[in-house]
Amino acid sequence: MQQGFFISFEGSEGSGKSSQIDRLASHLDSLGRDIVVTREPGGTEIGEEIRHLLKHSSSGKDMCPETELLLFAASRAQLVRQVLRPALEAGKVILCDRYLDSTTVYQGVARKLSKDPVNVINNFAAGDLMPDLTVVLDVPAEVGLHRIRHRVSDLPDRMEKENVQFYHMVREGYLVLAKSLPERFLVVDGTRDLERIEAEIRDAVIERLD
Ligand code: Z5A
Repeated sequence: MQQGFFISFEGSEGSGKSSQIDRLASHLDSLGRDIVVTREPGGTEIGEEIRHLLKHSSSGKDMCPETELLLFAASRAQLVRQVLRPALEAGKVILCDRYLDSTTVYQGVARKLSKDPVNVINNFAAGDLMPDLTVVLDVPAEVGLHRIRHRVSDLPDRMEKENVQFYHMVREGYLVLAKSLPERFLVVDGTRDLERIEAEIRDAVIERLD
């Protein structure tokens, strides 16, 4: 029986997911909640290897969209069974940086893979485990790209080399998806300052946890 609470964070590159997860995690921690912070792709040893292949390995340079879809799903299948389900059964609050909606939007909408196989593979990997709440940080593609391209720490990875049109489709994909599932999604304006966004997410999460 599921006892914990599962929150996924979605949005395009540079939308501020990691920054807001850090802030929410600190707040929930200060309230004494037992939390698990994780990410996709990754979050397990197998998943982190898959992440490397998807993002940084030179072996990934000719990857076709179908392979990409299956690798994201493989990472998710492992995360669900090794980390997410046990954490929920132990009553923890999960903060996950991306989950299956990323596949729906990036591989389905932006890479234009057919909807039906994407849904079937998503559901197979997730084993019916859906987030209780999905926070979408909504920023225009140009804002997100500007933020990540001014990050001094790293070079663009394979996925970050797409053109701006790709990220327009990603943004639109999230907005359409969120509109179709309003009870699960919270769309937050990610262009505001960090503190205002943090407060909106925190209030929504606390309301649901209570
Ligand atoms: N992907 C996929 O295609 N299919 C899937 O199923 C899954 C994933 C699961 C994962 O990349 C890639 O995999 C991603 C989708 C794809 N690819 N692309 N392209 P990742 O995990 O490495 O990166 P990301 O998820 O795209 O996140 P990110 O680029 O690291 O950004 P972020 O976490 O959303 O933002 P941030 O790190 O919090 O902030 C970025 C910068 O902006 C940073 O300097 C902040 O200080 C700054 N920032 C954040 N918020 C603000 C505000 N409010 N104002 C001003 N500046 C801000």
